[in-house]
Amino acid sequence: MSNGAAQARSLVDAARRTYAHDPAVRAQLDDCARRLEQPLRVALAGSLKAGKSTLLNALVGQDIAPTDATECTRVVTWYRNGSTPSVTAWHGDRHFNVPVQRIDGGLTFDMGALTAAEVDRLDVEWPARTLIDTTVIDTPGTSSLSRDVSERTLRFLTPDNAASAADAVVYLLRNLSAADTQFLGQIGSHVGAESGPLGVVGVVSRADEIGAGRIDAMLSAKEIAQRFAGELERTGLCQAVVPVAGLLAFAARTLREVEFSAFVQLAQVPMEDLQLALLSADRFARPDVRLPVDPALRAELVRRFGLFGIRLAVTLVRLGARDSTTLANELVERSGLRELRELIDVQFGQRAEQLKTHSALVALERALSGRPERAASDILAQASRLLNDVHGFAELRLLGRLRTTDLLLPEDAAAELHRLIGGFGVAPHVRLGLSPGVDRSEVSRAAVSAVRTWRTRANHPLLDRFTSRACETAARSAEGILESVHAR
Ligand SMILES: Nc1nc2c(ncn2[C@@H]2O[C@H](COP(=O)(O)OP(=O)(O)OP(=O)(O)O)[C@@H](O)[C@H]2O)c(=O)[nH]1
Ligand SMILES: [Mg+2]
Repeated sequence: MSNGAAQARSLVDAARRTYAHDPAVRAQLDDCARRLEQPLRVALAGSLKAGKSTLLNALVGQDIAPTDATECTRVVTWYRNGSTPSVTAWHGDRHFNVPVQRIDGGLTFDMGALTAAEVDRLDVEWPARTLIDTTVIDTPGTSSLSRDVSERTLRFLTPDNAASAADAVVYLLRNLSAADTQFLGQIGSHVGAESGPLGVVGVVSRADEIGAGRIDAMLSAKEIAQRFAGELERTGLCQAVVPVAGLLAFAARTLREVEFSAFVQLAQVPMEDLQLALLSADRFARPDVRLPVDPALRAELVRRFGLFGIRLAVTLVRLGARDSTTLANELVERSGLRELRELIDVQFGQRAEQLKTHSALVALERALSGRPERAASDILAQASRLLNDVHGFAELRLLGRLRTTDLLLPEDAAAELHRLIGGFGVAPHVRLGLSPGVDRSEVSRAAVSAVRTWRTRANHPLLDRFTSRACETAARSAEGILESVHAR
């Protein structure tokens, strides 16, 4: 456990002793303490039908989140690793076991007579590797038409007088609407407390639909993501934005041999005939459209891969994808899922402990300031000092601000700074731009030189305040590398 986490832990314990007589605050503090032990919590949020549940399935690589429109999609649902699959509905202190059903290949949670309004949250335990380090939380889609559901998501992510239940947010958007910007603003002001978002990345979702299913759909999606990214980053709402075709990513990760064979068959069909058949989903599955794959399987291919996915898979087979593993990998690569996973890893995973510590400290501050006691003022002061002092928090805040504010530095120096403060990963060699195998003395030499360079830059008399503080932060990051090299 890092220094910051250990200090946060002992502050929370001190507060629990101080508030032993106050059950309400005590419960919030117990939650803070648990949070430090548990996996990082990443929430998926976004407007109605943005593809959140589908993306969750793609990230986990299993069909565990319902994507139909039943009652359960209107409830905040937590997905954690567990030895056997189980789903529990919580309402206050009461809880109910919820049966899992499969209908037409899709999964659904049968809440029986319970309505979404009667359930605070669903807790899903499922054996899944991805969930060991990360708890993923699927939130109901927000929309102006359904205020109560939107409010449920907002209350969860940005509660009054309490810290957000999520440490980091992946926000899905299909197009940039005023509602999205407003919602992101609300999330941002909470996730990183007063200091701006520490962990929000954006996804241009259902990216395959952007180019009307054309083969270059992902390219247009990239352009759109870049435009969104520009706008969102200028306003400081997201740290980065990437396009992802979640449906395709999920189908690719669970590609079956019979599907691969179908693509091989379809690759034999003359290009024009296939293009014609793929004009619409209905047409492609019609029995009177003659293709070497039977109509039921064709319908299944459309459901799982979408028209764009089918076109892409057939093209990849034509270009030489010889077996199902190769094809699956190529499809995942083009779906944008790998890029998103890397982004989540760099922005959240590698800093999981810092994000959790940050959430716990903010939660501690909120819990205590709701019910101030004299004995607590010292704890509060220490919590806010820790929030200011932990260098990782300063790096995260700066990474967030760098997206919206230009440094008065030449381009290569600005890129160097971005790397040094952990924008591309937190390993020492990554920060210093060295290759993975370099020895300690080289890391140490490069770090010493970086400390010197960035101190000198920070003291340059003509810099604006933002740039000079950013250079100071970079110098401290380099010092941190030196410390870690010598501590080993
Ligand atoms: N073509 C395409 N369709 C998608 C993609 N992702 C989701 N869909 C479809 O969009 C619909 C909604 O997907 P969900 O994953 O349930 O979306 P959601 O955001 O969880 O929806 P709510 O929870 O109801 O707000 C489903 O019919 C999905 O099959 C995608 O990447 N491409
Ligand atoms: Mg959903």
